[in-house]
Amino acid sequence: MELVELDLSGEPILPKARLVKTVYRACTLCEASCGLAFDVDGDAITGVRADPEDVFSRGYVCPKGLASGELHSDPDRLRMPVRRTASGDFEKIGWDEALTEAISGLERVREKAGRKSLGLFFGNPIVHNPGALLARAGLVRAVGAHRSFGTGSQDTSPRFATSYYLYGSSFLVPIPDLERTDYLLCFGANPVVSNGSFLTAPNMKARLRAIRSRGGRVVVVDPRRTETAREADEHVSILPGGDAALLLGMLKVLLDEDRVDTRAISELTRGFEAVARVVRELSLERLSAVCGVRVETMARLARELSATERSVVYSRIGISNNRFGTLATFANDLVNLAAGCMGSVGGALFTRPALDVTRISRLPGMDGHGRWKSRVRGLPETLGDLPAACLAEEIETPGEGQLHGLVTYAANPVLSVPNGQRLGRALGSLDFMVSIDPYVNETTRHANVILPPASSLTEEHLDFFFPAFTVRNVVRHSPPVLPKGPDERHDWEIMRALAEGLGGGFLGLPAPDALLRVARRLGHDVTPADMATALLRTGRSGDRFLPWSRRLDGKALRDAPHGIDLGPLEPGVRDRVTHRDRRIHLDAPPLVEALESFAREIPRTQEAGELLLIGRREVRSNNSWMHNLPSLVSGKERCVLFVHPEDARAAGLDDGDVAWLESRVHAGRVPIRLTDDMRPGVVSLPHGWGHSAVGSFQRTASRRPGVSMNDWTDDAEVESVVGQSILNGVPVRLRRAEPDVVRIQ
Ligand SMILES: Nc1nc2c(c(=O)[nH]1)N[C@H]1C(S)=C(S)[C@@H](COP(=O)(O)OP(=O)(O)OC[C@H]3O[C@@H](n4cnc5c(=O)[nH]c(N)nc54)[C@H](O)[C@@H]3O)O[C@H]1N2
Ligand SMILES: Nc1nc2c(c(=O)[nH]1)N[C@H]1C(S)=C(S)[C@@H](COP(=O)(O)OP(=O)(O)OC[C@H]3O[C@@H](n4cnc5c(=O)[nH]c(N)nc54)[C@H](O)[C@@H]3O)O[C@H]1N2
Ligand code: SF4
Ligand SMILES: [Mo]
Repeated sequence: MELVELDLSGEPILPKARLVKTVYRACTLCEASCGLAFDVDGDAITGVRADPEDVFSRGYVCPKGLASGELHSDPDRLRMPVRRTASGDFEKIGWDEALTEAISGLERVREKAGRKSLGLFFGNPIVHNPGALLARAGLVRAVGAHRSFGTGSQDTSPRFATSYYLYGSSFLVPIPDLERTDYLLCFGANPVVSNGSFLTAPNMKARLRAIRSRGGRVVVVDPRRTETAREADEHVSILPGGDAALLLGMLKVLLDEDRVDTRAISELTRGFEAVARVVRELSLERLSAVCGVRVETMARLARELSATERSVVYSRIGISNNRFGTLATFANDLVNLAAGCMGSVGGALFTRPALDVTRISRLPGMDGHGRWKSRVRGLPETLGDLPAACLAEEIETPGEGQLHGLVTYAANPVLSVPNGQRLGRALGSLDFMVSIDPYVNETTRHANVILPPASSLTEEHLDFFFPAFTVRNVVRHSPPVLPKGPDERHDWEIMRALAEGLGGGFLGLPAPDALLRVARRLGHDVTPADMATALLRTGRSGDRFLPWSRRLDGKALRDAPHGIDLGPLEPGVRDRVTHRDRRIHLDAPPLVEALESFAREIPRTQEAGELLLIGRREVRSNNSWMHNLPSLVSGKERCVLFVHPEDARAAGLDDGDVAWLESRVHAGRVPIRLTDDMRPGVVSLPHGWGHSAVGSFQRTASRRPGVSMNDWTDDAEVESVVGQSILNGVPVRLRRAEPDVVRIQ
């Protein structure tokens, strides 16, 4: 007898698509790494759900993760390499032909214009792709060491450089102990929407609510009353770029009121006096004017932080991407140290993950800052990449070392880098360009050849990057959801083929590369997942290849489809710091110089009539991509400028009007939405839109293109220590759009 399931009204439930298997996998679209469950029938994904048993996300998922199946089957995602034709269209070609054309095109440029004429650009998704991260150095060496550019300078270079100078390694980033803190002071981050960054933890709303329900306090410092600020006890509205001033003001209060944890300072650090001397001399009133936060608030925040035993200051890209990004990040860590939060439970902790990227970063040449500079403007590299804001000038400026050829990997700098239109024109002037990307986007449309990777769902995945920034020690192995097709290549295979074709190797390390080549010839191609597994097994929780060990090996990982929880973060500082004296170097010259120059010069405050433009993220966007998925772009227009009603009134604008927005580099139309969530004098536009140029290549995205915020941001001025792009606090003017105004470029 066959049992028929009935629904609540007694009707029989008809069998749905035949469910053949469920594959559990960590989402790789953002840092939160939520556990997803894929229902698979044959070679089709029939459903994507949250995995309620995932040890870390416990059933949390966001709309982007749920759209993973849609992304996989997007008809506009490239399945085969394409070549740009004379008409600007793209035609499909085979892999052999595509790779030969890419390699010979790059070689031709090098022969004609010299050894230094090729560059690279790496975009954000590389950090979610362990194979590509491993293959990166090999590609850089083969194409153009010292001429690599990247997204770090739009995002996190201030954090990496600060960590490098203070703790000895760029990857030693103090992470808020979210699960045990009783006071979270959050600067320039909107984790309820972004799902956390350098704070890897799914379901941020629940985690913030947990702090409050155990009697703790959450304070958010942001020029906009954000989705995170709405979850907080207090929102402190700050002027864009004011964070260094506010944090240094807090430090001064701690110093003046003898609240500094002197034991922590003397046990853990070196050079505190070099900092304290400058900070004591600062005027709280002047700092208050610079940041737009009252002196009383500044002082109260400092007192609350130091009076709460388990407290922490956390900051993210809102403070990175402005004129004082590195100084503000330095000040963040100084305040944590002075208030006794550094390295203690509930404070700011250094992770010690089972899979530890710092072991790779210690290889020769991997980590550093300022080891070389850009040719035209002399901006310093960070972790091997030059600042993105100087890519256009490196292509445009004649002379030895002018870039004539470029390889881009998972990047859309035309939409993500300041003065994107200028960069787009510069890319159009290159002699040859190769892009590794699954889409024709605003950047890759300039490429001569686009090499698309197989869907990431076809690759075994074992992350060794984000565990370094995760609020718990978790390991997560993900099997492929579907097999890779015979005519598809993973990112690392494409990168390796390019590197080898140009005379280099996979990892860019001659001896290991030779061994890997021999293994491949013998029929065993060592994959990035194999390498990550070896890193795990030789790490602190690994079996060290000892047959009798009961610690982690590859099988233990595969046997745990929902991940393995290895417990909370552990306190401690000196055993993590990698400087030889095991001390935090507060007197690192680049940081102290930034502080001294800040103290000397009165930073520019907002000028009359001038508005400051800042950015914004939304739950259903992922930087410049994923706008081609119908489920993520349905509903009302999201690419709108948020304006405070007072500012709108001053400009003669009303809700829903199309306004004319002007900056130094661009002027154009933008629809506005009035909201008193904005600080008066500050306007906000999301980045990553502006898809009108990719019409037939991304049919859904181009139907609702929006405008690119980075048409208005400026590449001329950068932050002083690392050359960070200034993406927040950009001076703009707003007025009614006249129907007949001519667009100026
Ligand atoms: N849904 C979604 N999630 C994402 C992404 C996405 O595009 N969409 N992108 C991912 C990436 S690549 C990253 S790096 C992370 C970033 O994650 P977050 O760092 O959380 O980034 P944002 O959400 O942009 O939050 C930055 C906040 O800084 C505020 N801000 C702007 N200027 C200033 C300032 O001068 N001072 C202060 N205090 N605040 C300021 C902005 O109003 C904004 O609320 O998010 C990741 N997650
Ligand atoms: N104004 C303003 N600008 C910003 C920001 C801001 O807050 N405000 N945020 C900045 C930040 S934090 C970041 S990280 C950057 C992001 O900007 P970019 O680094 O340019 O990266 P994405 O926009 O994420 O574009 C990613 C490209 O990678 C491709 N891609 C996705 N997955 C893969 C993959 O697995 N393999 C390959 N080969 N390609 C893949 C996509 O198709 C897409 O074309 O934007 C920055 N720009
Ligand atoms: S928050 Fe969304 S995009 Fe980020 S990992 Fe989780 S499901 Fe994926
Ligand atoms: Mo980012």
